[in-house]
Amino acid sequence: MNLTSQSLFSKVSGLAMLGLLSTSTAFAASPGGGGDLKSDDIVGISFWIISMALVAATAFFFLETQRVTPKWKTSLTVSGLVTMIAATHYFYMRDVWVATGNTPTVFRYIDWLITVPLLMVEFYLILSAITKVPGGVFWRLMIGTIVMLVGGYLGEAGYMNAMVAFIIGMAGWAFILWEIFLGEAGKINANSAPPAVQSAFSVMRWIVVVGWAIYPIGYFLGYLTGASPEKSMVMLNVVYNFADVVNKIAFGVIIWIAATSESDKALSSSKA
Ligand SMILES: *C/C=C(C)/C=C/C=C(C)/C=C/C1=C(C)CCCC1(C)C
Repeated sequence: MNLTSQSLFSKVSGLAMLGLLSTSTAFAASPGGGGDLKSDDIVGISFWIISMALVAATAFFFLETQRVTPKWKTSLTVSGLVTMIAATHYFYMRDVWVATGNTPTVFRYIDWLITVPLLMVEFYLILSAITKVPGGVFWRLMIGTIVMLVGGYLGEAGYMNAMVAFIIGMAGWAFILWEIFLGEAGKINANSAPPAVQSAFSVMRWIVVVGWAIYPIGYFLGYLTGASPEKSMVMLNVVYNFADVVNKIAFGVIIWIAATSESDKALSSSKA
């Protein structure tokens, strides 16, 4: 890699880190920021722990971009952006929950609306690192994502019957699964990817099945069981928070594993 792009890259990631640090400092300094966290507030505590895990993951992904070959840098950068955007939303969501006990639906969905498309971009990037991918793959993944999230939001915010909205959201998710298992994205991976990419792609696929399934379970427990509103909101938020750890941090770690193992291979073969 040439020197200018290397130093430009460190500058960009340095700036991003600075942005994150100043955001967290601003929050720590704001009066009442964080509210009064009670020792029995499981949901509030989970918001705090996950906020910090997301900050740490962001630093890790950005710093590790320095260690991998150029074509993998973008993937790690996107992983870091996902955890950085989520960390910032978690600071707000945590405050809403701790201060008012309400579910921070709007912040949650703004976060998803930005981070889920970025995660979809990861699929596209991972495949593009090794082969030419038609743009249609990208757009189909986006359309599925938007249908899924708009459906969920209309239900959670009370603009639509919770069950009807749930079905619309499930249809969007089913469309994404179809694309990555049976559609063009799945075929490209099966035909042309090296083993490390194929295994990363297949783990990522299973994350979109198993990891993402946690969200509709959370929605179901939150809105469709008929339990008391207090109990339902605790279940909803605990389950969504747990899901974010799997789908944002663990997902990034999987990409990191593929990126570092492929880069180490490329470096040792160029030395030989
Ligand atoms: C980082 C955030 C992520 C990966 C969020 C993912 C969200 C989902 C997969 C949500 C799915 C939903 C359904 C499949 C049905 C109804 C409602 C939703 C929006 C919770």
